Amino acid sequence: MVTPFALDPQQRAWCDGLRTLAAERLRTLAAAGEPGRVNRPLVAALGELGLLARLFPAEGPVCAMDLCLLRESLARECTEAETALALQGLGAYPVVQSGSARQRARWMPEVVAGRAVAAFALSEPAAGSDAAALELCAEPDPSGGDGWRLTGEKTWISNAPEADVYTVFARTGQAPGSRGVTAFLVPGDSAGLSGRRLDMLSPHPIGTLAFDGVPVGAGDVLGVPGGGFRVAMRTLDLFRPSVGAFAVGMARAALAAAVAHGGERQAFGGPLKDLQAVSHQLAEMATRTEAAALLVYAAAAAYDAGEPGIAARSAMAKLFATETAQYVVDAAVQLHGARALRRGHLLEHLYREVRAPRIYEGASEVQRTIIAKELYR
Ligand code: COS
Repeated sequence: MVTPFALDPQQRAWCDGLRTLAAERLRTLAAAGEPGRVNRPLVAALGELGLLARLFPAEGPVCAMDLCLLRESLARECTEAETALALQGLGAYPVVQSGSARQRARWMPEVVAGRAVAAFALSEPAAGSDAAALELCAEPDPSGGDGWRLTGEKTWISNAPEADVYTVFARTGQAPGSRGVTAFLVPGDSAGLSGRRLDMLSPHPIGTLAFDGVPVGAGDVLGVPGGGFRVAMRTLDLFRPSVGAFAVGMARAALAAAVAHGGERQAFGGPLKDLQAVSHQLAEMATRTEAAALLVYAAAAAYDAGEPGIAARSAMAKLFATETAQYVVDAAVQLHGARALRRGHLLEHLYREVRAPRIYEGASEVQRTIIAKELYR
């Protein structure tokens, strides 16, 4: 019997299969990658194994639940594979959501095959949480025609500067704030586009982009001029629960490690788990992880059903799951003691990985703002 609060047997079997794939096929590719660089063989494998095709089905809409289960399952075994998949999704989803038939035909087969790497370029040095303050300037092309030239900077852009295609949010016209933002599709080899890598706590491919009069035409606009902020927000509505799913996957991996260690490690005349301080901590970790998973699944199911209030539900799922994962990973480290802090330990890796999701795609404080706004709507 399937309750509304559980995955069905087919979903569970799919998740098990994904974990096996991640452990047996993707981990080796991830380990062979260069830290801080786009791992193209890994992205290609995500294409060859059909995972990107599952994310972006040829027919029908993107399924938020599939996206979440993919991310949670991959994260359990291989965070690098999880992140490579997620970044392809975030970078290319605006094309699926708002792109023209020509734009989709140009980019989606390559993205789905894992041959073209995509990226989502919203943040700027002076516009992070306040995304509507972005300043990247799209000026009408001085040589005439219906195009623009992009001038300015983006930063904290995952897959930059190596991506093959960027969804870029820039300011067109005089309209203030969110009203003046337009989304563009910009090939990575465009004239005037450059960038550099950034070295982060966890070595993800991430960097800055500098636009020096990059030419874009009317055919490169995603959606309509002035409609870019909505493109960005609607993309984040889909991806925020899935950041929560990534967090749940990491929390589950940390919990499993802590349960195993608690059962094996001997101290004070017995296994650690016989100490109530330990068993109660494990119980708390398990309970909060379960709650986070349910909130993520509920947000994804609501998204797929087209229910109202999606922005707030997405925000709740991301907020609760990422904060929970931080707590669970930290508690797992504490239960392991110093061994968890050794370079190369699973928990050392997760401890570094778990921090960024509380910041990117809207910091926890931004999620609370979105939720609170909804309360007064
Ligand atoms: N779906 C569709 N439209 C939305 C929307 C959503 N989820 N959220 C906002 N909008 C629309 C609003 O309806 C409004 O449209 P009108 O001007 O036509 O009324 C417009 O967008 C502006 O909305 P709002 O006034 O809420 O914008 P704010 O400037 O107050 O910003 C937050 C809202 C803080 C939510 C936004 O800046 C944000 O998400 N910041 C974090 C950015 C982020 O996640 N960056 C990470 C980049 S990816 S790593």
